[in-house]
Amino acid sequence: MKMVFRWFGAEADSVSLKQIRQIPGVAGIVGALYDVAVGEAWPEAEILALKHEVEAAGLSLEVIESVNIHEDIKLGRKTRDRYIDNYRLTLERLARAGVKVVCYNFMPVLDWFRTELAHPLPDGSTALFYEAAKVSSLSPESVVAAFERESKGFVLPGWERDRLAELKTVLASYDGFTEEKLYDNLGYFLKAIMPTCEKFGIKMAIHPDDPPWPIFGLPRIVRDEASLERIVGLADSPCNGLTLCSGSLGANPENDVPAIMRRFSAMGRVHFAHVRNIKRFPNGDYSECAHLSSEGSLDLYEIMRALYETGFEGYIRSDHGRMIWGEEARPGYGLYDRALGTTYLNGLWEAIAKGSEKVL
Ligand code: DNO
Repeated sequence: MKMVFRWFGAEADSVSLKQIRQIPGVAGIVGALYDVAVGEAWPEAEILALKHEVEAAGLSLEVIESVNIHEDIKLGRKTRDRYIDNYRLTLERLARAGVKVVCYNFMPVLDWFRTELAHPLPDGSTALFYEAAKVSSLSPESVVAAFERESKGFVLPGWERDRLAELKTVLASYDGFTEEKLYDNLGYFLKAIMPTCEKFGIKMAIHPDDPPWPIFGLPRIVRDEASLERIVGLADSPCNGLTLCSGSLGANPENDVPAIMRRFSAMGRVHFAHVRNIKRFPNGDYSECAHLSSEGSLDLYEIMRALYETGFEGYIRSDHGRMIWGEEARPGYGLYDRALGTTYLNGLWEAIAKGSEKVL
């Protein structure tokens, strides 16, 4: 496994490359260009500038999160081919710059979703929170407004202003849209880009829907073992892979996260793992929390063991965690708790590796 850390760029992140370089065991960052409109090809010069900036700090840029998918591709509109051509060009340019894995999602309109960005926890820290009963009283518009208010001036990943500007129109275009159509359109997209991925050696890794169930009547199709199975089958190529996010999948208590990791990692389809914990409550609420197994509902040891025992060689990063020690950062993306999480994951990996040598 290769440990990486998400970074939003010198201008937009409260965390610096220098700080990331000092987290033990972190070899590279997970980056993106944030100023290119969804659907447009990423300019080569900007990709290379980011690469050089990252490499000058002693880190690598081998994972992109995300190259977002234009809604016309998700909707299967005629115009999708133009956007798919641009996507292919972006992939080719990224591959030439040394990028190995591209994370993306196929959630209609909205990306990840919570009802609160800074929910107080008993230890005095704050974390992202999902209050099940509150969801029915919200609209996509009210969530966008609340996220703007609560994000302390940071643009949240997946909630970039340009893609939400036309919210009403975009939402209306999904009226009557079905899961089956979304699967078809994902299949069309994957089949169209696989030859480029194979030619240039770049792997696609779809992120689960977060939370892994439909919201605001919008279909969400990346949510459990069966749907992941269907997605890897949409294009039969090792380049058609997954970002397995333990916290997203784990929000549904029916998802056996270690078993899902084990199954798809053994198939060689997990190219990227987001490993974090969440604490579920009986009423359907869940809170984000520290990474330790004892702090939440997921067994991080079993998740790491599933990856280790299936020979996982992909990229892995800690994720979200709490906002601690007075840090002011993008919600879910502070330095401190993600760094603690990284160290914990590295510790689990070392213990599992050394433990299995002894068994052998
Ligand atoms: C949130 C992230 C998501 C993720 C995208 C992948 O913190 O996990 O925004 O990056 O869904 O495309």
